[in-house]
Amino acid sequence: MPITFKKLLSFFILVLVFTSAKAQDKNLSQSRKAISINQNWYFSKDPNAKGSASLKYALVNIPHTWNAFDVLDDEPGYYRGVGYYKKKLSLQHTWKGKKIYLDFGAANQETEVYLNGRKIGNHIGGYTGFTVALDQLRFDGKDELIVKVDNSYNESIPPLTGDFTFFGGLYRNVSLVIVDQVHFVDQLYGTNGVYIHAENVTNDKATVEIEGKLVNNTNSKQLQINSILIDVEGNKVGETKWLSASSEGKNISFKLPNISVTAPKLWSPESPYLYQVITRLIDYKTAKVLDEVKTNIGFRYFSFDADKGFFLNGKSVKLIGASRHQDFAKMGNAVPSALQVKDVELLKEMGGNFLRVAHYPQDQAVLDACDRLGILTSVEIPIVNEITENEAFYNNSKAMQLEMIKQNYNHASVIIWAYMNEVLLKMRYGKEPERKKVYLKSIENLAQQLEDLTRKTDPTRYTMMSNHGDVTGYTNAGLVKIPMIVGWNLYQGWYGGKSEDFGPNLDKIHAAMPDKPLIITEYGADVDPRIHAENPIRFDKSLAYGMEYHQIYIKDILKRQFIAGAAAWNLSDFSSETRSETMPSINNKGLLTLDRQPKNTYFLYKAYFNKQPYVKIGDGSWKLRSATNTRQDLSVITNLDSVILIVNGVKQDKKPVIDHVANWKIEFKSGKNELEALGLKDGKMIKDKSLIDFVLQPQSLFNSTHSFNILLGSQRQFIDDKNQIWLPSQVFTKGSWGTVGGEPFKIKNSSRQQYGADKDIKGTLNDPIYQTQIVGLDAFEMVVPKGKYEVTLHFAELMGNGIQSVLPYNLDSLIAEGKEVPPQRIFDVYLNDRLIIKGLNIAAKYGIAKSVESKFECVVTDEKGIRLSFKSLAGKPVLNALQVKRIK
Ligand code: GCB
Repeated sequence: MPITFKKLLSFFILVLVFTSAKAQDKNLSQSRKAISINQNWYFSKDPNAKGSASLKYALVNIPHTWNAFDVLDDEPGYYRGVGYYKKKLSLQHTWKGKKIYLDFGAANQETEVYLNGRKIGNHIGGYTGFTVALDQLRFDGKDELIVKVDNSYNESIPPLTGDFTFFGGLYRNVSLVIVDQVHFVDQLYGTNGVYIHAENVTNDKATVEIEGKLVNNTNSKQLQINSILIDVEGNKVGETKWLSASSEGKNISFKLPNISVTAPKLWSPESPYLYQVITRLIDYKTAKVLDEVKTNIGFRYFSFDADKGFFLNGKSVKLIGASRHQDFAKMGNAVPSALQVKDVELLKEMGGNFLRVAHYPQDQAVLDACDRLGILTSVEIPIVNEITENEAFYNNSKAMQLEMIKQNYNHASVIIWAYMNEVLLKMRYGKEPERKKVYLKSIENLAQQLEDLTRKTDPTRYTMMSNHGDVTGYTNAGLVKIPMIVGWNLYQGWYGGKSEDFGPNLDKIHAAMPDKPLIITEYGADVDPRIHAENPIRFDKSLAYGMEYHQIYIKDILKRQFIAGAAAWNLSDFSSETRSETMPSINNKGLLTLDRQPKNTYFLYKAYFNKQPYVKIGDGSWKLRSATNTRQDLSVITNLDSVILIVNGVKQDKKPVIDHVANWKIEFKSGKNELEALGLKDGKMIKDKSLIDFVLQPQSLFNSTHSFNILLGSQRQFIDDKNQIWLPSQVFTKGSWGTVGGEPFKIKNSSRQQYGADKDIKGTLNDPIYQTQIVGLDAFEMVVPKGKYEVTLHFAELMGNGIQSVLPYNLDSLIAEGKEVPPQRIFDVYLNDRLIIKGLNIAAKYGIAKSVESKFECVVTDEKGIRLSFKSLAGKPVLNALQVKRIK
């Protein structure tokens, strides 16, 4: 075929386009670089304010917190003070002449940054990112960064208090951002300066608004910005351009003409379709690309209605999900982004479509994952429980709100900005009514300022405040009328009342404020997966109670259209240093454990909300079970209409599935039990299997070397860190075993509601063994065959407060300090008539809430078995737990 001139020309054009595209690529790859500098920092705490020079440093990697381990110890409190991080920067010579920024994901909570001894920046607040410009770099391999981070209490920085641990440190990623002298940036808010929003979205059309900030350090250049909108396949869907005036100064604000899109693919939980906007900053004269920023955006429209709830893209959608704290087992808040993304995946897997990012903004990776997976979000700043009435607190709060909005503005997943959580919880000036009025006015004032700021900065989202159950208090304080949505944190059936009160209580709230959209921003019950109960009660922390609680709440939430959404508290357990209870320093309201193992409650949500056919043996993870009889409860959690249960090859009678759960009483055999649950969906078999080890007590004690472990004064069952099962105690009856006399420990006249005592018990990881006891017992008896036995007694003084030391204490000085002193109790203990413990005064000898373990042997030669008797010398004897083990 002859080569025509036209063909030749098009070939040359092609070559030209190709080479210029390549050249542009080359420019592009140089235009903006983000380089992680997480590795190899030197760190030291500075408890005595010695300053960075005289400290001893250890090598660490970022993310890092200095509290990861001191919250794991048995001591209350954690280091709140200064820590220094240092690092020598290795800079490439090709970066000379470029602008270099240091980008911090966050640092808790006050930060100062020094370069070669000179202070170059600072930041207040522990949960938003910030950017510091690195100028006057020497490029000699010795440029040194020192970052001083301080997590001390500061009355001007939110949060002042809260039910979570304020881990200190450089706990989110740190990177260098290398850009041309002309580049996009909004340094004030720590963003890349490009803000994109999809406006006027309908099913047929949408508009893309692009605006932002750039810096031109070269004075003379005329600049062009070019944004293209591409779909998932990379097709160009729209384009817009902007040209600066040649005389424009150093810091330039820009706004591009809008891009119009027809028939946009809408973003939703079912189809989280993301477009991308590529925004280029171009030297108009040379066409060189100076900077490039890629932003994912989603088209969606939404609204809240006080009666009808939430609507997304014109359809009614119930927001269902959880709140999330950012820490993880043994890591504190220094959690790699990949693990944080996993949390969002777990929420999605559960069938959730809503994440309350609480109580503070979190890693960008979290919202990126929400965009990608179709999870709608609410993000808030950490004003929790109370405020400080000073200008600095107000200003810091507003700065945080602005940083939060700017840093997360582009995320399709964000629909709500929130700013206060239970701000009336720690009410100040309770005894000074006039002063209290002033305090309440200050809160209202700050709320209004934050509301106005939010609406002005981002009129496209809703605003919210989360309140605790004091509806009248918040209404009278003027706080209900300010935000567009009110979030209610409700705990009927946990902190007060019955779970069944939740629904009717909400009806009252809705009737009292019929024009206010509402979300249940919190509800939950502590579940410690080591604890089981046949007859669950509030505060026992059993899985069974948690299941009952969530069943009631889910049904009530689904029944009421006016509830726009609900977020369980919490997606996972989280650190809260000041908590004691069964797992000290941890709040157990998670649907997942601190290391993200699902609890039954998670499976329940999955059965309700994940549309995939699902069958799960309830407590399938409770692999080690024990009881005094072989007939035991077993549930199957499912979203199928019917399920079959097979136990050790035997098909069980059919049971109805009620509210996604079918319940059986099944017969366990001693040893391994094979369980299989199955159901059919559209001709497909859905199955779950579990292998459960069952130990029948006390029989097993007589036949094997198992020990029989008994919790006194408790109705719960507990699995300890050595996989030993502890069973609830019973009252002695002839021929059996149990206590004689005495009563379960109960705190009388206490405003605190608790199971036993929720004191942090020192010297053990197995607090539930010691948190209950029988008080005033005469004996513990157990009929056992003849033989040799080991008997271990466990004690802890549960009354009183103020001392937990192992040293004998001085009662008078405690009384002088206004501390509660335990009642006097001194007693002898006999084992089969032999005095084994003489004059035991637990509090005086060991302190309060300190675990004490004493082991004894005894030979049983007659039918009477084992008999422990307790003789009071003063006050009432106690016993918290005991173990009996046959040794011969
Ligand atoms: C709340 C708080 C949250 C707590 C939670 C609880 O209302 O907002 O920070 O962790 O209760 O578990 O008590």
